[in-house]
Amino acid sequence: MTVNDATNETVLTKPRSASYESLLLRHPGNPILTAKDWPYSINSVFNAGATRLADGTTLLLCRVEDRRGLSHLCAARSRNGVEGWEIDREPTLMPSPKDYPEEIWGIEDPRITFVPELQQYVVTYTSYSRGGPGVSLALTKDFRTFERYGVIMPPDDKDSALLPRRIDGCWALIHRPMTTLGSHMWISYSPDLRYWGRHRLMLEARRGAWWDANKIGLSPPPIETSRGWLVFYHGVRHTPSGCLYRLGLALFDLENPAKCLLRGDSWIFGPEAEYERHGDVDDVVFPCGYTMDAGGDTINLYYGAADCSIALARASVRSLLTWLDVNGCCERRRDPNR
Ligand code: BMA
Repeated sequence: MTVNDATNETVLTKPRSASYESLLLRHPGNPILTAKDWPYSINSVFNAGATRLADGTTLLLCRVEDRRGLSHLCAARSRNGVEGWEIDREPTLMPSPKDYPEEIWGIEDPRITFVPELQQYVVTYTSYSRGGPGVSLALTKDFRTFERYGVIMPPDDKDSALLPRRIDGCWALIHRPMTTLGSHMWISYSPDLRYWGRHRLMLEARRGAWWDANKIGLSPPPIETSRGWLVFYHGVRHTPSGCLYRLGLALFDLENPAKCLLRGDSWIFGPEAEYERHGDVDDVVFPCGYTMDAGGDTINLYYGAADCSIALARASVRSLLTWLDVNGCCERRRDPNR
């Protein structure tokens, strides 16, 4: 890649590496959760937030779509994060349009961040309002009771997660507002999780034929490494036969997360397996959560497959960073108003 100074856009020369490495390994038991596993009647289960609880249990907060087409959230717990799931007998977090009218058409795609300072989990999720999707926030200690803050980013906005600690004294939230110029990732800051400002463009969708042209969004919450915040993001390619959801990788400065240090050119994971290629929405891989194994290197990435099921893929953080060193380049910021 080179940068064309006239347009400040990256120009295709040749791919950096000829071989195409599998950085994310699918679990042979995939999909690990489907509608058939549910204790009550549902249409589909996908796009789950994930965390490891204090006792080592993996908790998935799953997006469940009922047979009206509306989504709610339901918790599933497992000792090993792969099987033996204990699923709440009833929805864990239901839309509550009486108190939160913006949840009239459901709540979707949660991301979970454990915040040591608060000793609580912060869940950000999409609330589907008449005006479009917005970002809502709730706090919980146990995934049984929740303190709801309501909408924190008005429509159209989604694909949001909180960083686990304050940056320069403020909480930092990544999110994806939609604008007429495209759907890019932004970061905003707050003193109290309620009032948000200091909005900064964080990562732009590319243009033209790129796999991540026009529409991108944060996937799971960023992974804090000694080299920076490691971020999986999804890119949406619009094709004549529908959208293709794939995953890319980027690294951001630890103390200034709006600053992109490295961004890979090619996607690192896309729909290939049958359960990813065909479902209610074909050709979608959509991770909203990960857990980290005890060694601090292996991550378990939980992703929605074709808007129908939940699947698991594993990766080594060290290998992801090495891949970025070889395949990533330093982002040059374009003028967002052009
Ligand atoms: C996105 C989100 C996801 C969904 C994906 C594919 O816009 O709404 O919840 O998985 O589309 O349908």
